[in-house]
Amino acid sequence: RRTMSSRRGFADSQQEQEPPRILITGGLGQLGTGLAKLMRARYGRDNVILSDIIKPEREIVEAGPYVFADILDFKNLQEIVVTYRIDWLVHFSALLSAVGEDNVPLAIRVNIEGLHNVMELAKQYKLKIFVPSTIGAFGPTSPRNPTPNLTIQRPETIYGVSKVHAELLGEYYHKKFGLDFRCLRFPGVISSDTAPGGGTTDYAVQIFHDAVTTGKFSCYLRPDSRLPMMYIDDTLRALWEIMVAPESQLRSRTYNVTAMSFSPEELVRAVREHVPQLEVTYRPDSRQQIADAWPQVFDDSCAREDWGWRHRYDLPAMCKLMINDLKAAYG
Ligand code: AKB
Repeated sequence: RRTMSSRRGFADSQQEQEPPRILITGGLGQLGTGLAKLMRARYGRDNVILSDIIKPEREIVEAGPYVFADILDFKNLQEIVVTYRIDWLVHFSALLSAVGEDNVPLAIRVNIEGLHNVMELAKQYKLKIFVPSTIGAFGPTSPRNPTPNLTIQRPETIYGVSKVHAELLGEYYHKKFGLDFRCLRFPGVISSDTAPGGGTTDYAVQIFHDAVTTGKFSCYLRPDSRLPMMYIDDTLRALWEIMVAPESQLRSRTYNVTAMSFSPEELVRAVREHVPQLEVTYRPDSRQQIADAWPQVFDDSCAREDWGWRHRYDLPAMCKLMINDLKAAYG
């Protein structure tokens, strides 16, 4: 099919090209199963290989191919890429900001050594590679409101340090070896069906579970800690859009993306529109210090200008979806 379509010209070949075969690492985290669903709908069930080191639930293996992949084992990764003829790699494996501080050596292995493996793999097999970055790639000396695409990045968590390293290494491999590296800096991601693990923005997911179950929520951030956030559907669509954006539209390989910014007290107000009796207490812990050094408002104008990024969900829309989904899930 590739030969036929290449003879017929660009427009035809775009339509008739074989779908990409995609490997997702760290696939059982907050973003993997949702991304697999979105990519399978577009490119076919068997063209998206979800992977992790965790034993999956039955539904995961019923939904499509699932394999064991340890990002610290280069040979294991090579075998998967060759066996499944992978074209795109989406590299989600990482320890997030709060858990990274609790286990720095492990964060260095997973976030930095693991990244080295997937970058080399992508170079060796000419894969298009996506690596998520984060608002955590900024630090106390970065402008916080707004935080531009290109500015000072001196993060003070191992998570942030590893993500700046990922951005720079990806851009270096792109320039030096022509690697098709693409990276989005995500804000806190809010989802109902998958739980985040060990981040600083997790409170903005937990509040919804507590609102529909116990009606009591204890917040580990101060009421005024404003952070950028995004609903999962926007996050996954942004990822897909940057993967298919024509190279000619990309002035950069790393883009800020966001949808909204709010503080815990503003989120509480929005959740009380649906659950008026919600009781809230504030007990700031070590995550407060992390949040204090992060962007409050993210400037994603470069993504909007270059490849047409637009968010669809604002705070009220996101709250409505989260409450409805969780009410249905908890019954
Ligand atoms: C975290 O809080 O660590 C993550 C992130 C913003 O990257 N959710």
